[in-house]
Amino acid sequence: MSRQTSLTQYLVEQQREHGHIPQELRLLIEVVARACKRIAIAVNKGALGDVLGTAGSENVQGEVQKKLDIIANEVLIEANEWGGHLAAMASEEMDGIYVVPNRYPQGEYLLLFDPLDGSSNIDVNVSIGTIFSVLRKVGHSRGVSEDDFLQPGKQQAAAGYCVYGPQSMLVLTVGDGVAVFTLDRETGSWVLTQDQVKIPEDTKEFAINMSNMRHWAPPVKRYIDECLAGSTGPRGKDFNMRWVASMVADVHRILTRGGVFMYPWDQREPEKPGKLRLMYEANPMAFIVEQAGGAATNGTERIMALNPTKLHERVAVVLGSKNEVERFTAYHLEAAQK
Ligand code: AHM
Ligand code: MG
Repeated sequence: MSRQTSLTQYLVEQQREHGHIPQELRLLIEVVARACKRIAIAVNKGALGDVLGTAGSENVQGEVQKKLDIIANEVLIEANEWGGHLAAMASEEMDGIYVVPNRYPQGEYLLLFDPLDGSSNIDVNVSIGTIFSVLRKVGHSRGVSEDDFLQPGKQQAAAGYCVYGPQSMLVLTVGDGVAVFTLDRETGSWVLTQDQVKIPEDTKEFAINMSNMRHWAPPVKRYIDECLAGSTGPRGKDFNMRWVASMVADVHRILTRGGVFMYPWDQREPEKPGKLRLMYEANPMAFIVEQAGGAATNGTERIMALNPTKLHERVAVVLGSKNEVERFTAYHLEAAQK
């Protein structure tokens, strides 16, 4: 029987042989992975666990919260607050930051998460996920505030997501490539099933919510029009389209076989840069995609170079196969020069 590598073994190896991760970060990742396992169990129970439907409340972004949004948020907080590895947490489902209570020791890390991404898919039994980003508290100030979180994505110490689909998978980067772990439900462990994942530089597949087409900016329309023109158009090849409406599932497909994911600015809410959130959706996904050889921009700038000004900041997102992201970004830069 071939020997399997568990998440713990992978992390110990990263710590011991490659010197990538300190002990506290290893503990943090293991705790997040354990929490994701609990979320996966709740997701799988569905109606049998009374986890479907809305909770009757709204989050800070004015979105209706689903029961699973709240359950996943609580699971992640409970799992992470006592271990001594964190100073504070922030989540899509909480207005402000959650400082580790005084009764527990405080660590140097900051954890951000979207506890349940793709909420609109919960009740229809389509893949959803958890996205997380890890920062280190910089400076020696006592206490912790929202300002400590406002660091560019390039300073992330680790990032990952868990996709709850036909299989539950954990995708992780600690800055040394991207590793994929599959949950073995019989043994309860995360088993390494792919390491050093690479996204093909070219693709014939794009992901965007086409129903927003009439609201797009000209460079977005140009890029998609050219894809739709197919083999007789300027691109000289036919494109396919996929849109799951769970970023985790769309990104996972891109990681597996290439593609380009776009959630651009549009005119529905012109004052907002985009729909997705920078700190716990775009940054961790950008880190993973770049570590897999892809690219991620907001249409003009590298996502991980953006300096956040608030916790729940939104951002336009284009990520995936490098050459397509570069083309999409070039169309925006060209339009800006006119
Ligand atoms: P959520 O975090 O509230 O679930 O929202 C984020 C999701 C992404 O997963 C997905 O890419 C996008 O929203 C889908 O948006 P739309 O329904 O506008 O297509
Ligand atoms: Mg989300």
